Amino acid sequence: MNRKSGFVALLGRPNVGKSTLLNRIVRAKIAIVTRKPQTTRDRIAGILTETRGQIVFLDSPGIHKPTRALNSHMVRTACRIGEEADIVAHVIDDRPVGKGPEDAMVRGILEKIPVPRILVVNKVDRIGRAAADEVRKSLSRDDFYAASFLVSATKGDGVEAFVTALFARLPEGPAFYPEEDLTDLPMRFIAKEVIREKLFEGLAEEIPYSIAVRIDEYKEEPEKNLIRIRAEILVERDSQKGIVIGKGGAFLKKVGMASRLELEKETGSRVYLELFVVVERDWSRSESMLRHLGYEPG
Ligand SMILES: Nc1nc2c(ncn2[C@@H]2O[C@H](COP(=O)(O)OP(=O)(O)OP(=O)(O)O)[C@@H](O)[C@H]2O)c(=O)[nH]1
Ligand SMILES: [Mg+2]
Repeated sequence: MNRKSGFVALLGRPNVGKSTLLNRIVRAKIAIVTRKPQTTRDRIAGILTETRGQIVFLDSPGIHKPTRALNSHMVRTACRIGEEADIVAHVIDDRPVGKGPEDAMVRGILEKIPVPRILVVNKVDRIGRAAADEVRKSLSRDDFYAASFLVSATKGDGVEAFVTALFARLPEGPAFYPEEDLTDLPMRFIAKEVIREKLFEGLAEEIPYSIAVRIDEYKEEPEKNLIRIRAEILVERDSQKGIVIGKGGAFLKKVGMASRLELEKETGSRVYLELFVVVERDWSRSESMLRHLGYEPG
């Protein structure tokens, strides 16, 4: 059997479980996952290499109505990822898919992408198989989707059937990446994301959306089995700085500890992590600050 290869984009509204699905498929934590919508801000590639071939899964920011420059960047990124793909998987969850503004946007974007679309109804563990199948059927009446699947990204149900269908549809071709690679992202990027995840999970209301993380130093000292990381946490207002630091520095310490433990596990190395909180007024509305933070405008 000749090997297949190709790119599969995971697109959809925020919080439907795209990143969880990516991690499940490649059996590693590549993308950060939180309970909050709009967690993913970049193109995150997860690479699956098997005897059947290689699929590069592209996780994307959830598609939503942009309010700030950061959000416009996120939506443009998602659109670009769709254009890069050989197959687009539209991921939905238990929230009704109707004529809401986000659904209309997703539909508009999917309509423009000239590759097969596959519907993935995620979170079947929560919805129940019968209800999820109703949703699947109601959205599969016309031939907008080439196929549809019910999955649980957290439990793994249905994921293998979905991957098998993708291999069946992809063309024969060489692998794009070495077979041991799980992502094309550098560890420096992953470090930034891990810190952002711990901040997102611990902060309430709108503060996560005012947070960015910048890695100022990432230095490997292999002879000491040590990685030194110095990172700045950007917030938009003084009041947010106090909250991120916490009483007596407690919250920042907690974030630092959780991030360090995870990064040590990921790298197999000791990690020395220093975190600083900096106020950068309205960074999420500034194109130049976005560029500076690596959120390249599309
Ligand atoms: N019950 C259940 N929860 C899930 C499943 N998949 C994802 N979740 C949860 O849904 C929430 C959002 O998951 P993410 O993977 O971050 O969603 P996303 O689509 O990447 O979100 P954005 O990056 O914000 O667009 C998290 O709390 C996940 O644990 C699933 O199959 N079942
Ligand atoms: Mg995500």
